[in-house]
Amino acid sequence: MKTFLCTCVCAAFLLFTSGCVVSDDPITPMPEPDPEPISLRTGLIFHTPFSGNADDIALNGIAGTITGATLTSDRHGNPNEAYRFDGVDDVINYGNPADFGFGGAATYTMAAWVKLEDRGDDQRNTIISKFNGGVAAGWYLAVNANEEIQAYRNVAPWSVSGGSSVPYGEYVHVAASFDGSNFSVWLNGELDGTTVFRTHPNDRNTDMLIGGTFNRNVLVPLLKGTVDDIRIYNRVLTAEERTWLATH
Ligand SMILES: [Ca+2]
Repeated sequence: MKTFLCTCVCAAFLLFTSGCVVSDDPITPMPEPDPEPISLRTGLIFHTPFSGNADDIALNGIAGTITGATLTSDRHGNPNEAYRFDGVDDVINYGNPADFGFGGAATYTMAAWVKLEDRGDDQRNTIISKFNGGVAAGWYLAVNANEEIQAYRNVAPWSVSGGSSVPYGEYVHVAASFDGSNFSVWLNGELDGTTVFRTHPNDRNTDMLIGGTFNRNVLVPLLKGTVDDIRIYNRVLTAEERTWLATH
């Protein structure tokens, strides 16, 4: 009986201590979230996260008028979180809000995620524009026929291009900024080209389009591929802000 009692006591002690050991295991910490820096809301005047619709969620809240563009998966694989343009007749029109003329030496930044498809021709893919060729050509952000990022302003020397080739079939982050004298483009957060510019005429008339431009008042859809998270700021971003956008 003594032996039995001793065994029971020892077993209970072992159970207790092993229980203590288990309960002392450190709880695996959850990964730290990496939220968008609050500063990226400053000066954000246009933003289309394309979460099931084409609405701008920045200060103007513009509902885009969709022609043909279809919802598809974003760079994280989430369905219905980006828009695909067929390169034939797809475009989204945001009308002519007053904030986007960018006349004089106004500073601005345009940024977007894009996944281009090879259309088999030598045409520019226009991501976002306020441009009516021959009438009131304001600005655009595009990938040109040489597959370089190209940002246009309606004043000589007309555009700045990146030195890198933008690949087809994969999401890349493209951005352009005018800082009042230098017009620069970035690919995946890395500076890809910069050119000195004079001031910019204010385009107060042309509709802002994703996926195309106008040419002498005729709509020219010029984008084959998928775009997401288009942002326009009325300022130049910091290097940290550009890196955050290009890595999330
Ligand atoms: Ca999205």
